[in-house]
Amino acid sequence: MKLTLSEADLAVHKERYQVDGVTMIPGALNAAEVARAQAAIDLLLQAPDLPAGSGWDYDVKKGRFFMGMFLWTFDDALKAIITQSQLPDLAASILGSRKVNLLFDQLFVKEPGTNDPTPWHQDQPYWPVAGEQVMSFWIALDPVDRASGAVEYVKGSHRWPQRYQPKSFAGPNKYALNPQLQELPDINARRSEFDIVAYSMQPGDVIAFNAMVLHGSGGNTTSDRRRRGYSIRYCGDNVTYAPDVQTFKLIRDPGIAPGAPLDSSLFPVLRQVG
Ligand SMILES: O=C(O)CCC(=O)C(=O)O
Repeated sequence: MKLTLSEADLAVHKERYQVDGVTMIPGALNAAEVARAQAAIDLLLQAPDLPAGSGWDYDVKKGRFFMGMFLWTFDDALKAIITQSQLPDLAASILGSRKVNLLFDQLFVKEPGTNDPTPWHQDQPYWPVAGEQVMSFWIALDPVDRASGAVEYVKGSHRWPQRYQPKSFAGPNKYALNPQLQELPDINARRSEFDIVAYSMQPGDVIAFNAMVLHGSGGNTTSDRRRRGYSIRYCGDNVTYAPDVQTFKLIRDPGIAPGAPLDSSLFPVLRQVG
């Protein structure tokens, strides 16, 4: 699909992605795609049962913090956005990759009054993949600002040598300890030491970010604004399957060997040039 960005804008985003590990692309999804995603997600939020491991509510005191994963495997509207919007082509361009695999999609809904943060973390230590060409698009499906839980990023942290130990976002921790990984410093206690960015966004605006950049979000402190964020993770040529003790359990076995390229029905190839 032809990208809607000008060559000049694309060059700016690629440069920011390289240097900062994060860049916000306004209007990367069009109004029809946004409406389709909003409708699909609202149906999922009302579904009494989702396939095992694909969605759950965190135990929060107020509001609702819902997380969904691999939703595309049973939701055709979301699958169409993942495969047919400009996002896979944008990923190929940002990653400088001839091939793009889908890794998975992930939904983060914080309904009004959900004060629970998403703790600071790097994504890649949670995921069973190795390689540098691993990225996400975080799609705003509501107007988002810091008060409603905009995601914050530590610019440039994707270039830090440290890899941090995954922990559950809320409730009891379910991640095994990997002694090769480090304990995350208290970013909030030392905020002035870091270059932290967050974006005010409109529905259809998209944040492109590297899977190694530190990020997290506050709660949705508003009483009347929803905060539906939908992330799609894409990988490029050099990414291989690399399950480890601390990586999360997939909804099913992808049927590929550790060290192999991702190409499989769980991580489909969406674009391939040449
Ligand atoms: O939406 C959030 O609060 C967190 C998003 C996130 O961590 C991600 O997309 O990787």
